[in-house]
Amino acid sequence: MKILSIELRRIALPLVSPFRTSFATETARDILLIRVTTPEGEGWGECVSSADPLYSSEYVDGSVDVITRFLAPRLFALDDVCAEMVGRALEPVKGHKMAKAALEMAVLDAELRESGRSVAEYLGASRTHVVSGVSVGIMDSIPELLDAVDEYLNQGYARIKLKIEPGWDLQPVRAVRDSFGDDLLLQVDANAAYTLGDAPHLARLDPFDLLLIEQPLAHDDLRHHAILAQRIRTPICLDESIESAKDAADAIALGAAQIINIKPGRVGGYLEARRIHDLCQANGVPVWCGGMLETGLGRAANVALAALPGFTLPGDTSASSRYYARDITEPFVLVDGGLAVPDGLGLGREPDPGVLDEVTTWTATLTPA
Ligand code: OSB
Ligand code: MG
Repeated sequence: MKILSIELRRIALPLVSPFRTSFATETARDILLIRVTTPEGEGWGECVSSADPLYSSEYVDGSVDVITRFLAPRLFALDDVCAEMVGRALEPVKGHKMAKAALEMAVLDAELRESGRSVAEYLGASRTHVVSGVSVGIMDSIPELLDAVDEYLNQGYARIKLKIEPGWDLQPVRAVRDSFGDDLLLQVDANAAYTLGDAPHLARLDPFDLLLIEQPLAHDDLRHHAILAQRIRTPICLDESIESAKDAADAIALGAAQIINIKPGRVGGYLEARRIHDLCQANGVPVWCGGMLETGLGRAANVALAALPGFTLPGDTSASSRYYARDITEPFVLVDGGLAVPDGLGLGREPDPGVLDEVTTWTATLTPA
């Protein structure tokens, strides 16, 4: 497959409600989409970098720049491209996993459409439906939080994840446990807001029987996560710390992670995501599929990934309506507490051209030199 062009398109999508984490409050998303064209057709990718480099060092302007100047030329230089080759071709460029993942995703979509396969089949999905949780942001008050959780549970979500930070941790967890009972699948995500000195405080979450605590400490601090794991009973799950299968292997070997959140964008793509799944499965480490507030495009591939056998915990694979009033693809709808795995060609979803036009803020088309 030869790549004829790489189209970059930025879209602006308002979120249905502000999403507050320990590092930012997001009210709208600025999303970079990729469209590759080949002699046989096209493929779509979604870049999960955010407008500001607060979750990780990547940000949308940076993704546009690195793709334009360094990554696209490396793909154009290949005569014959398939998704398996993208990672190696882009390897000399350090970092920028989200930008690389978006390109690999677009190539994969094009390749699968051409060969008549779905991404679920390609990745090795073993289910046609995945169980979904929902990530609930930090709120201004406990009553507001309880209302939000109640509404999500009424919709059928199978698991609740509460965003926490110092000052918003024990109280919200206690309130949700008290209101919704011991059977509720409940977990928390700190987005690196604590230090090892907070271990005694975090141990006070132990009695609430959380499924896990996600990324309590800094992204580059596996050693302290391993020590923290000895001081609290809640299993530690890593998100920001894991950017590759090697990182996952290190974290498991060090005892820094009992569970891993796999986000394809963060680890450089769906192929590396599958390698992390395989590694964790071989080591008996449960994994689940994280999210980055994706549109229907990224969601389609995430749901396919979440259908692999080692994804034994509910993912942040929520319905389109949890994020956007109008998605850019056919929306994902919550059914039986989860989402149906797309079985169409490629990603099994494509942008609606009319919607896409309305939300587009900028485009550029890259072609071989
Ligand atoms: O830490 O998992 C996270 C969203 C943006 C950036 C980081 C995170 C999140 C979420 C939401 O928790 C997951 C989702 O529903 O897409
Ligand atoms: Mg997280």
